[in-house]
Amino acid sequence: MTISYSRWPEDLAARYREKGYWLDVPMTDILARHKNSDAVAVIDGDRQFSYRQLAELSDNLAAALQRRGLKNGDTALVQLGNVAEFYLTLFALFKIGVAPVNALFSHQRTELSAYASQIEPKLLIADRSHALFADDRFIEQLCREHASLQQVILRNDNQPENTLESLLAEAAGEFNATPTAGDEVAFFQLSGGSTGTPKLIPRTHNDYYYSIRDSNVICHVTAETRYLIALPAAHNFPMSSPGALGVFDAGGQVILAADPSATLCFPLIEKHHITDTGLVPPAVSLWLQAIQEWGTNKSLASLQRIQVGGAKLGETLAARIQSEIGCKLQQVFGMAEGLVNYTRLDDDEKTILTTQGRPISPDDEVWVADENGNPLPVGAVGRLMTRGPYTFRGYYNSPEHNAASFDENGFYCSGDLIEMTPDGNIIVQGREKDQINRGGEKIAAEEIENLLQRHPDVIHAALVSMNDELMGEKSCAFIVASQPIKPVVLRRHLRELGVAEFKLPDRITCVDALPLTPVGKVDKKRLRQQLADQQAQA
Ligand code: OOB
Repeated sequence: MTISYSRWPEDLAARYREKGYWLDVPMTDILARHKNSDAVAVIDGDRQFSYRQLAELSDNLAAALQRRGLKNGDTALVQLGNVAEFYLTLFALFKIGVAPVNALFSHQRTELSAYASQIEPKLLIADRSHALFADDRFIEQLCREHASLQQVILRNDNQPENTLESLLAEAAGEFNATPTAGDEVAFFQLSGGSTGTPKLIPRTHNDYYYSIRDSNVICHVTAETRYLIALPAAHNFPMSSPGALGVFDAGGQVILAADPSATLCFPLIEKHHITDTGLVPPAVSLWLQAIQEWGTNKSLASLQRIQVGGAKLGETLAARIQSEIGCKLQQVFGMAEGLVNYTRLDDDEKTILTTQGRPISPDDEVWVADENGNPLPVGAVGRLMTRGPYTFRGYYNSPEHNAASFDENGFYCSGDLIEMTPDGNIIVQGREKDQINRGGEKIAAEEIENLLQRHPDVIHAALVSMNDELMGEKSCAFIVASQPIKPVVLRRHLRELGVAEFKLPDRITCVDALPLTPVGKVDKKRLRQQLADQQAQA
């Protein structure tokens, strides 16, 4: 059985194959090409894995899962943090053709339940060290609600059998890899979202592997690259832009950090002679602050490049990377849906400091639309429209949302407002989607509003962004309640519903009524303006 998804039209698919973008090779190839190499592939704390070990251990896990009934076309819900097992599991699942949703480690009950409902997984792989899996209650709930769920495998479980560790140690024996075909779904990427339930993005081997290979060329990734993964491993940026998969493809080294803090990352950079990493803008600020406080950037001497993306990087901060950290900056403007733009390493300084770069592929079609869907000229600000060899053609099982997200020619409207420079670079100027970008972490306003409105005293809720020096944006919830209600009560309410901590409103303000637009929708522009005015006065 294959997983159904919105395919590219025949003519485009033929072109992508003809140009050599789509190779019809599954991503198991990334490891297969290095399987006899004893070079170090992953460093995770005191543990170190060679390419040979990655290949063997993922074979073991794949075989063990196959023996437990998992097969090509099945789906899995996976939640692992920045640990070597994240990649071992990913490759094991690729090998047996099981498509995972890789939930972020910050995700809680609400997010995991929503993903499970969408893919009806046969397998759950999670970590006992996550609060949600400290006992069996949530697992039991998932099993009750999803008859599909047949296997639950936990990391850090103190049992002798059926743990992730024990499956990785089961000898593979006679193992036959059964990856899905190149043009089938390899896994589901997570959408930052703007709707009530988080959407899933089917990514095929062909499209994803292509974006990885060409990212490697653009980012100069080689066997000498030592890349620090400091952002959540499951996110598209550290996974494939070029991320860990790019580094594996090139035969380089991936070093894992639990978070992007300077206290954790600087010693790792020094110890492992890290050459490259990817950060969100707030992490850059904190690194610069640490350098100032500690009075040295010596431990960062091996760093050649820092990629920054996920949210807009201000020009002042951009300029400080080169002068204070002493390495090159590459801006990355990407999306889990596909399209990734990079400034090139040999671009002039102005381009690197002031633009978000240009697409990976000559066949990425990007244009700027006005609100009626007509093309705008260079220099005008409008909607980003795109299609191409690694940009998806539809969210999983979401026909209504897809109808609103694509135009009649299959161009995806990302909800970003951009401007194109005369030399073809993109400048992100704003956003139209109802989302808060909290330092790269995306919050769909509607999702939190719905959860807030489940509190019996809340009549109406609106979540909007407010400017924040460090995070770029933070979230503010405006609440209309039937009786006075304290912010702590609403935060507790959200925690009880089980939602990722970064989605909790940074500020909660009770109001008598929400301002409305002439058509009767909540006037979020006015709410944002109100917050900006308050900040200006403060
Ligand atoms: C990356 O992916 P997502 O899916 O978490 O978020 C995508 C959205 C974009 O539509 C845009 O609104 C925003 O994040 N964004 C940026 C940006 N990079 C992403 N906004 C301004 N400047 C940037 N450099 O965030 C992502 C995926 C792959 C590589 C890098 C980032």
